[in-house]
Formats: sequence, C-alpha cells, structure tokens
Amino acid sequence: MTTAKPPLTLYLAAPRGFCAGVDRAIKIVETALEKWGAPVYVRHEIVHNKYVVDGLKAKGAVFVEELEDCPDDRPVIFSAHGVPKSVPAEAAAREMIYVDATCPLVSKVHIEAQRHAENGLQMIMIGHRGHPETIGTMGQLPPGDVVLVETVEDVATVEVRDPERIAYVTQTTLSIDDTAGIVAALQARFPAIVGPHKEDICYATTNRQHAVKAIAPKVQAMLVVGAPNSSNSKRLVEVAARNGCAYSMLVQRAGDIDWRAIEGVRAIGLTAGASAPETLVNEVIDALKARHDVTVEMVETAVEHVEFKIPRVLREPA
Ligand code: 0CH
Ligand code: SF4
Repeated sequence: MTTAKPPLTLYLAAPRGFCAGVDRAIKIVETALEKWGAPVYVRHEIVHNKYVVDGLKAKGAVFVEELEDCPDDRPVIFSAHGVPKSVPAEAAAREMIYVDATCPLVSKVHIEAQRHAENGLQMIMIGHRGHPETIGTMGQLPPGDVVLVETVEDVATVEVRDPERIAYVTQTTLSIDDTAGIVAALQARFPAIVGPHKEDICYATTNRQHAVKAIAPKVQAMLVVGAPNSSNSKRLVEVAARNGCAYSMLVQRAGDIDWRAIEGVRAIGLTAGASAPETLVNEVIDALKARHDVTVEMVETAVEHVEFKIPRVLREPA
C-alpha cells in the first residue's frame, strides 16, 4: 500500500533567476571561447554561481582571482561585478586582449561616481566591504577618495572633508529597505548630500525583492536558490525573513534542502538569485514533487524585458 504524499502549495516567484547582466556576462565568456578557442581566462567568478562557473570551466574557461595569474597571450574577461580602473589599465599595459563583462548597470554607477568626483564632490559608497562590486566601484577613483558606509550606525561616525560637498552611490544588489534607511540617515546628517536620481539598486534586484515580499506572508518557508557569496541572493533570504516568513533558506542545489526543517510545511515559496540558473530551480521543484503532492501558484509582480548586447568585438568574426 502506498501512502499519499502530503499536499504542498508552492508559490513560485516571478521574476526570479537570471537578470540581463548575468545573461550577457555568461554569453560573453561563451562567445569568447567560440571566437578565440580555449583557454579564455576569467578574472573572478563571472557570476557568483558554482554551477555556471563549472559549466564554463568544462568549455575551457580558466577562472583566476587576479590579472597577474593570467598569461599575456590569452584573452581575459572581467566579471559582471566590475573591476577597479587599475585592472583594465594593467591589461592594456601588458597588451592583453580583454573583454569587460561588467553589467552596464554597474558601469553606470562607475560613471556616476567619476562625474561627482569631477564636480568636486567627495564620494560615499553604500555597499558591503570586500564585495567585488564595492571594490570595483570604489576603485574608479584614487585609493582613499571613496568612503564606505555599510550600515545606519556607520553614518553616525563617517568623516567627510566638507559636508556641503558630498555625494553617494550604492552597490546594485543591496536590500531596498536597508538602503532606504542608510540614505535617510545620510540625508539627515548631511542635508546637502547629492544622490542618484533613482537609486543605484538595479531593476533585477528590485523586482526579485518585490516578488519575495509578495510571497513571504503566504508561506511558512522560503527557499532561495543561490550561492553563499551572492549578495543579491542573500538579500532575498533576508527579505523573506523580515516579511513574515518563519523559515528562509539559501540553497545552492536541491541536495541542500533541509527536509527536517520544512517538515509539516504546507505552503512554501521559491525564488532564485540573479546568478542562479533556472535548471537549478527546476531541480528544487522536482525534489519537492518527489515528496509532496505539489500545486504550483505563480506570483508574478513584474515582467522584465531588459536585454544587453555583448561587446562589439565579440560580434565581429575572428
Ligand atoms: O549579487 P552579487 O553582486 O554578489 O553577484 P551575483 O550573485 O554574481 O549576481 C549577479 C550580479 C552581478 C553584478 O551586479
Ligand atoms: Fe546588472 Fe542588476 Fe544583474 Fe547586477 S543584478 S548584473 S546590476 S542587472
């Protein structure tokens, strides 16, 4: 006799998973491999996902952390998160072929920071210390020129040259709510501070957080497919937890699901960070279906049509 599987309503977030910048960055590596053959070097994980990185390694990409680990005579690609100005400068000095896979929305923040500095404003960056995007954005200006603020508490102690002449930029993958709090604290302490017309947090980060907010109050658990070093994925876990979901968990693959923790759950949410492929989302759905009688409810809070072209050098024949 077989026992019936327990019912489970699965609220599937839309949008979820790959954003336009990730899609472009992965295509850049694939196209570079087609154009120049293996090996093609990639400085830092092209996006923060082991499955993606392993797939590209299998096609001949070699991942390194620093440019000094690349030979002069092979092409190198810079990851979607962006790089300090010193990195392309070094590649050019070594006469390397390099392709910058920095997301255009990150490059936009780089340009903003430079423009403010040219106008004589001191820059404050809201971001996470040590994250490659923060290092890349701060590295658009000379060392020491950009001050990092991570929390509301940091705002109280941050020291600036002239409170009348400062501006801020942010990492693109931050928590919308936390960032609003930090910006409010900056504006309260420095009323003259200049900021972006619209926040630097990108459309993909915003949309994925909104979808999670819509699902969180309906479910007892939320699974976020993403990597432990993926900033935007970790923010989705926090957003679920802060919006009424009792158990919120980051999983890289179905094998990471803690079945004991979600035993008895009858409504579960599922989303994926901007660097997590849909195939891993499907793997999680299949694992849930193997144990439950699953009813899928799509929760779509936005429709995305953003697409970015790969650089011209990769669209031309070799
Ligand atoms: O969320 P982070 O920035 O850690 O990066 P990811 O997980 O590789 O997602 C893609 C975003 C790349 C730059 O915005
Ligand atoms: Fe670009 Fe946003 Fe995707 Fe980052 S998360 S790669 S900024 S679209």
